[in-house]
Amino acid sequence: MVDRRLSIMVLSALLLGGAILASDNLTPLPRVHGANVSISLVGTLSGWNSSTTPNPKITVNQGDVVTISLSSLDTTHQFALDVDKDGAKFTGSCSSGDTCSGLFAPGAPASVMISVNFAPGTYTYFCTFHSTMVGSFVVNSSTVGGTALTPDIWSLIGPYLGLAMVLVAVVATAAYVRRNRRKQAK
Ligand SMILES: [Cu+2]
Repeated sequence: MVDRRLSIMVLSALLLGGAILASDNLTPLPRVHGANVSISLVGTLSGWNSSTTPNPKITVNQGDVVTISLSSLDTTHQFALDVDKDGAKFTGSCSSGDTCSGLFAPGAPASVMISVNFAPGTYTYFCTFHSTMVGSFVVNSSTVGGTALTPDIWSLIGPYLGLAMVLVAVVATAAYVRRNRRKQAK
């Protein structure tokens, strides 16, 4: 009688464990998705895109991959984004902590790809040579459908619970078999 009860327990534990393992609860939470954004900037001594102050404001979302195509109408320029917010430095070179393009000039365009994996906020983009060429680069925080994701506790512990149940079932079966053997030996 006890043996039958034990075997039913073992079997149901196995079935439950198997069901939990087999169920599709290992699906990860959806990733924050970014977009591929293409921007064109034309360098001129009066400002980006021939603008005077203020220069064009660039707005992107966190997680975006931004490709900026750079061309020049007059002289050599270099695009820089002040990622570390230590201020625009018009030294003609890319300071460490910033993301920069190569130099570009009339007939010799360039492009720079920026993975926006830094904190939301307002940054400064500029030309490393010319203090007239400076504007705002705004990073908005990304949202997924405007609602916060609630973690599913079962999807987190389910696989471990299933594995534990299978282990318990295996141990119980082994003990059961051993006891039966001992009984037969007597
Ligand atoms: Cu410039």
